[in-house]
Amino acid sequence: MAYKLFYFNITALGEPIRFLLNYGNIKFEDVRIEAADWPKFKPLMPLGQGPVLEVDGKKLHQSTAICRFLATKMGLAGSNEMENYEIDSAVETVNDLRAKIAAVHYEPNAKIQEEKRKNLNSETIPFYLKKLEEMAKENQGHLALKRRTWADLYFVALGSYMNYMAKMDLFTSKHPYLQEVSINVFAISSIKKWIDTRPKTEI
Ligand code: GSH
Repeated sequence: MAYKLFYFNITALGEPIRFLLNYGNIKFEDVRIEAADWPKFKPLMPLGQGPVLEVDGKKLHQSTAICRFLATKMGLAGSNEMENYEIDSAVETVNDLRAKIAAVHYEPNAKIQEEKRKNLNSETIPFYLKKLEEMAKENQGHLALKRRTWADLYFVALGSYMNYMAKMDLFTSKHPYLQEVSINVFAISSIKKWIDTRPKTEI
């Protein structure tokens, strides 16, 4: 099968897909679109957004759905409905945290952003990290099923983007089990190789 990923020259929502493709040793064309070229690409995308993964000419969109599709292929999904629910609920918790951080980062009014950031730092991030830490403890260094699933790769792949937007490191020794999730993912040889060789970008 031929795989072609269309996204911007950043990690963000494209990176969980890149992690999974590398994890599965799937060769793919990593098309990184510059902002100036985006108007040409936008009308070609199903929802006018990226990331889009083209698989044998079929354009898949919605990053989480693409990740679930890839994870199923490579044994990183659950083996029944309840297991898949556990993974999805961990992924959606990560997505909620990301969305709340993004709402502050992309706030255009500097004064409002400053106010929102106070609440983000004092309430929102600690709340989500505490919940995720509990999940990682319960699952012995994973986010679900006490084993490696795509939820772990999803969380860690989005980590640098979330850190960038939150202006802090979310993976510190204050949350040792979450740190273990990240250590476990970075220890996977195909992921390590990808991180060492991927294009260096600010985000
Ligand atoms: N729910 C979508 C997903 O997870 O794939 C969100 C996609 C999205 O927000 N994409 C942004 C985008 O394409 C970049 S992260 N922005 C450019 C545009 O909308 O023109």
